[in-house]
Amino acid sequence: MATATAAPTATPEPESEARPNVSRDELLKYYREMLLIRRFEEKAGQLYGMGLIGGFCHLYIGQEAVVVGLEAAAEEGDKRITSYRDHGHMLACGMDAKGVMAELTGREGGYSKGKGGSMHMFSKERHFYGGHGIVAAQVPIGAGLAFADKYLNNGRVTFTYFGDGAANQGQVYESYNMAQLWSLPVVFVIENNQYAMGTSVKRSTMSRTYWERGAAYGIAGEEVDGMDVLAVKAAGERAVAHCRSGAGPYILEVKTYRYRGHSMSDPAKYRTREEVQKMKEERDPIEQVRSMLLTGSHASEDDLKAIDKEIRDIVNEAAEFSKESPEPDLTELWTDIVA
Ligand SMILES: Cc1ncc(C[n+]2csc(CCOP(=O)(O)OP(=O)(O)O)c2C)c(N)n1
Ligand SMILES: [Mg+2]
Repeated sequence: MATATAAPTATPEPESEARPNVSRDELLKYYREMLLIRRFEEKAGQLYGMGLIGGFCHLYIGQEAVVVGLEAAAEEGDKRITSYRDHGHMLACGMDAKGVMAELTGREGGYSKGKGGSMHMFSKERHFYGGHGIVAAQVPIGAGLAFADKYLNNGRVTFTYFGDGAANQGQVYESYNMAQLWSLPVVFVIENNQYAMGTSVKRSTMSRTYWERGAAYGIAGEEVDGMDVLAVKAAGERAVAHCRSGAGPYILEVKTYRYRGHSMSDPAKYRTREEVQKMKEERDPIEQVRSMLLTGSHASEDDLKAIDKEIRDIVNEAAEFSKESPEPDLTELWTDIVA
């Protein structure tokens, strides 16, 4: 059985070997997908400011490489479940930008008919199981989804995403225990963006290498640079191969960073502007791919401008739809209720 200390990247490979061969098309795909998330989130921020979105809204800007890299390692039929910071996950797994934006504005055309909002959307077609507002509540549910797949012996894997703050919750460890006991095909993805609301990991835990906590249960895992989409994809492939082989769960601690506040109401007093600026300037996941495309002569500035326009059009169309779609009818108050 693989253990945390015997995990594939316990001895880091030289950079050239760790880096997968990547084609022009693949790089363009990641560029496009990350840009869609970024522009979508910027637009959601604007609509929120205009009063068109109510309630909670947590933006994913800065963390785009995490979901785009892991989706590149997934196969059709694999499942995903996450927290309230969920717009990026939905777009990355192929859910429609219009349906997501219209849910944010509380309209009939939204994924939950306008009754769920930012934190509560689902898609059976895309195997997306939400959107959960209670910190870490999605973790045992993710293990449960993997339990069903194991029972059905269908070769599917579930990506269960949660934050560094959530990683301190007791139910995460109950889930680890059962997932390893039953060899469940689940990738536990810790999106370590270094903050839980205004609390830095430095102030909240004595064991900061979150993935290593799986060792207590014999669960394999590794840490990965979450600002590098290619590194995330490569780690995702190792994780998925481990799960599909029947070896049980795998933990990926993805080191990432959120540029915006925790939610739309965040005083941002817990970190300096310089810290955020440095991350944007030196580590931005989209800029990294953009520069690979340009320096490798895979694309010209004009090619990238055309992609930018294409993405802006998709996002503007989604925003228009989210304003034009009607509010749900009052009779909807009595539908989709479990009594
Ligand atoms: C059980 C529970 N406790 C507290 C909260 C309030 N809360 C919402 S988000 C959050 C921080 C979670 O941080 P992290 O897991 O790092 O995720 P991130 O927001 O950074 O993506 C807290 C404490 C909650 N929603 N649920
Ligand atoms: Mg966090």
